[in-house]
Amino acid sequence: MSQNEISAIDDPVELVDEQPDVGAVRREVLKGLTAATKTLPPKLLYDERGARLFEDICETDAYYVTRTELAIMEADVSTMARELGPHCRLIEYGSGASVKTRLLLEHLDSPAGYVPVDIAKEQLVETASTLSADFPELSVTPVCADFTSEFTLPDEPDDAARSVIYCPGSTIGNFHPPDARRLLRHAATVTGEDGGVLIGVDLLKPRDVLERAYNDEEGVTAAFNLNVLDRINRELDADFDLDRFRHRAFFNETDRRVEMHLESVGPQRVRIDDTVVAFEDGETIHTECSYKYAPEQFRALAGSAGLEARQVWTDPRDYFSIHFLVARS
Ligand code: AVI
Repeated sequence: MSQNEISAIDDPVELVDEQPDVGAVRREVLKGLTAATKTLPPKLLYDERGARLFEDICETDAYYVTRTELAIMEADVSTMARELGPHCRLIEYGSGASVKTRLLLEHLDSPAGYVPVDIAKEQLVETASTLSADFPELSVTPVCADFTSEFTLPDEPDDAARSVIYCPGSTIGNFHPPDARRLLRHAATVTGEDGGVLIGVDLLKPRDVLERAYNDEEGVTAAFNLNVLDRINRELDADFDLDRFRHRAFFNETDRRVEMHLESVGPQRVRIDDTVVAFEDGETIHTECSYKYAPEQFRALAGSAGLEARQVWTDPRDYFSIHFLVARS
């Protein structure tokens, strides 16, 4: 199937397919690995296997994020649905398995459509098909795209009162603050004066809780991190030896973020197509940042993107927050 087209799949949903092609992946990999400080963009963590491994992370005891956000949703979903109002079209950025969305959709008054946007195509199609079957009245239009770049959104249906971008899971934390601001500003443009952004934001908390969450005992986060090298071996012509890299995750207090790295075990050379990349012993590839916010910091970030919080929900421990942002008056 070619890129950038609307394709019928063997069920009632139609996929808008703008998944980045292998050429785009190759360019990003080579750019990141030939830089002075080696990096890979976190979105590359989400191929089919990576998306499943992320779902497994959400089930680990140590990863408090998903469980806490779901508990807030369960407690406050009726108020959230009231804020979003009737005939709201929901656009979800980074939809994954859409577990929390299901809860929201069940409580929304006559939703005017659901548009899940995700880069992991297999999981997106599967989830969209299941939701479409479970909510037969709802128009579900999945879009496979990198939502950090330009992509096509289906037109707002005539019966929609407003569009709301839903961004759960603290996906926003995986962007450096200037990029997060750009994303929020773009979201504000998409949803306009009448719309809004419902967004999950992970909060600052003690270092030991954070570091445990990204170093689970079962080794699922390590497998998730290392999978990006396996993906590069599979999709590009590369020869990473996965036994010679180790997962590292720690809280960087200065920048208020958890960092994930892959650390080279010994000096080594890796080939990617015609390019050879040399690693020193202990040198790392930085694969992900997960920024943690104090509530007032996130408020300031949203404010600089022209948005203000109409309502904020948190859990009793103040581990996580969900903000309903609207255009600043
Ligand atoms: C998707 N994102 C918000 C997760 C996070 O916590 O930053 C990704 C993740 N990386 C390791 N564990 C979970």
